Amino acid sequence: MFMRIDHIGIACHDLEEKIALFSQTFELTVVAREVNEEQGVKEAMLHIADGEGGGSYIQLLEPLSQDSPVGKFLARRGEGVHHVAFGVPDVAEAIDRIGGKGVRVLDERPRHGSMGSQIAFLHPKDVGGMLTELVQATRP
Ligand code: V0V
Ligand code: CO
Repeated sequence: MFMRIDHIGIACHDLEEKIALFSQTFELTVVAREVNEEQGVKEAMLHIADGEGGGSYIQLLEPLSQDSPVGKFLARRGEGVHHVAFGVPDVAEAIDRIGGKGVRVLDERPRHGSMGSQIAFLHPKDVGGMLTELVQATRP
């Protein structure tokens, strides 16, 4: 089902500050910056490598409001790893296959993700405490 790790999502208070930290420390390049109102985030993707069906990235996330998923996470836990995203060939199919296994799928239908991707989340309490994202990257 999983082709690669698509990205590690990191929650932060100040996106520009963390872009500078990660790009300078690890010599990574920002390849996309987006505001996603539906997900309540302002985010940046830093490219690591290309893989099967898409790339691998670090995703830096700043909340648009305190009552958004990332805003609540920051208030409760502070800055750090917020989610892990796996690349799948077909996110709708992955939702169907995982949904029958007792894991709560938070998105019945795929949502719009970074760089034109289709995404869906699985509840962290059902996946060992890890907020899990499924990503179907856009095909060039
Ligand atoms: C909450 N919990 C987490 C967590 N967020 N555990 C691990 N990782 C996280 N990120 C725990 C929390 O500590 C509670 O445990 C429990 O889950 C339920 O907490 P809650 O207060 O009811 O949780 P909420 O209301 O904050 O909702 C949590 C969920 C929510 C995961 C349901 O954050 C959600 O729907 N997330 C999916 C959307 C999202 O995160 N979007 C932002 C990234 P205790 O304390 O009770 O034990 S957008 C993105 O990645 C994009 C656009 C992209 O990749 O392209
Ligand atoms: Co993500």
